[in-house]
Amino acid sequence: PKRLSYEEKAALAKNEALKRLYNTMVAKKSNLSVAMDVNSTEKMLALVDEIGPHICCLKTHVDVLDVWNDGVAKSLTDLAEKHNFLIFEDRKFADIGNTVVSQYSGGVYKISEWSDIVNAHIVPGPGIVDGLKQVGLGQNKGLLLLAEMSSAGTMAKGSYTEETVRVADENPDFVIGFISVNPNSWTKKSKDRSLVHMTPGIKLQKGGDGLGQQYNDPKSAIARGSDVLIVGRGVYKAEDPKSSAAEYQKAGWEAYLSEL
Ligand code: UP6
Repeated sequence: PKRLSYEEKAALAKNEALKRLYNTMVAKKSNLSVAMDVNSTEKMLALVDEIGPHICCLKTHVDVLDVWNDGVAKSLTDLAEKHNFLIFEDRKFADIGNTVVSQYSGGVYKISEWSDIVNAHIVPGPGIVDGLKQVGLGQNKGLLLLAEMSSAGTMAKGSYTEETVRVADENPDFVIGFISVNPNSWTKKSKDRSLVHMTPGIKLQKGGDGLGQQYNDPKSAIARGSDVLIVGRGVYKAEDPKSSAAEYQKAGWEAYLSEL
């Protein structure tokens, strides 16, 4: 086999959120995460309800929404329960440990109260992981490190990417994996085979967006070692987001099965 199955990875997982992610993927036959990056909160909730059956994980950017309050957070967690998916707030924390403690747990968004997964850059050094862990560890949360980015000219490469692997290996209880683009070229630096690779910049039509985004199709992303495909505009800008989500779910799952 070219890769471990999601069941095998679930069995190796040391973090509850990670185990739950793999189990959800297997149960729903979905390695699709949709990035529902619309500005209207009302539209976001309606679209999530539509595409919910097709995803293992919803990726949010709460700071682009036009309305946010505890009721919206409750609607999101209700949808997560209804359709059985995890919530990944793509906050991309990038500050010192003490500051990210408040950014994660406090403010208007209280991200730690409704999200299962968040992510962070390691630019500040490992203290950022210690801070986020102080908030999230007891609450069965997981953290992804940005090892690579999908955008043109990204500086997350080479020794920087390898450093994220080192930080992940030091925090097996809390770091559940990476945002990655080409994981097969560096993931063997880690001995931990449970870690998840989530990949943005996915579209059935190759190309870019004129602002640096670079797209790969589901099959090539999975062949390069990705576990979860993140699709934004490919779904929410489609004429029929639900059938588009179904199409990405099928493409991603078939690509995964062909690699086993
Ligand atoms: N994202 C990337 N590339 C990265 C990290 N994150 O595109 O390296 C996020 C974007 C967006 C989504 O913030 O929410 O993934 C991609 O959306 P798209 O499919 O519409 O391009």
